[in-house]
Amino acid sequence: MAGTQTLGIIKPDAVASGKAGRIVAHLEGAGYTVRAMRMSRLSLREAQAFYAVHRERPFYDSLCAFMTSGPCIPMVLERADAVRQLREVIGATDPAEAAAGTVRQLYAESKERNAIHASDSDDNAVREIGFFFSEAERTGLWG
Ligand code: FUP
Repeated sequence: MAGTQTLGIIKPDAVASGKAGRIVAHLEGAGYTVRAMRMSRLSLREAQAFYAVHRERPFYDSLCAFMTSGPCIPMVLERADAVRQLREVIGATDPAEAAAGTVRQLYAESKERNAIHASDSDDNAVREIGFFFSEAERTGLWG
């Protein structure tokens, strides 16, 4: 699977403000197939584990609180060169610095409430997809 799948998460800010559908359409327009998707309210332990790499950073507690503040939508997104392309499509972490037409420039509120997560490497994509989805779900074998 390396290379063809990545994990995206529509974050609680974008779900709460009714932008989830437009973001999914944007991703499909960028050539992604949504292979798996669910709406999920993360527990604090899940958010802390998902973002464990950032646990020493000053924004960690605030980020985890935000990510548990409402439902989010994890998705397995599929296309060629999936990880690298999705990073382009979502734009810079801070929407004020994100290129025109990127998901974060269009839909994010702030550097923390930035509408969407995307895996930043193939190794992390494998780990992050496994965090939310079973092998059957990510391969579509359940359907
Ligand atoms: P990104 O890969 O673009 O999502 O950004 P990072 O991995 O650097 O950061 C993960 C998340 O932490 C970001 F999506 C938002 C949050 N964050 C902050 O809230 N403040 C910061 O200064 C940096 C990141």
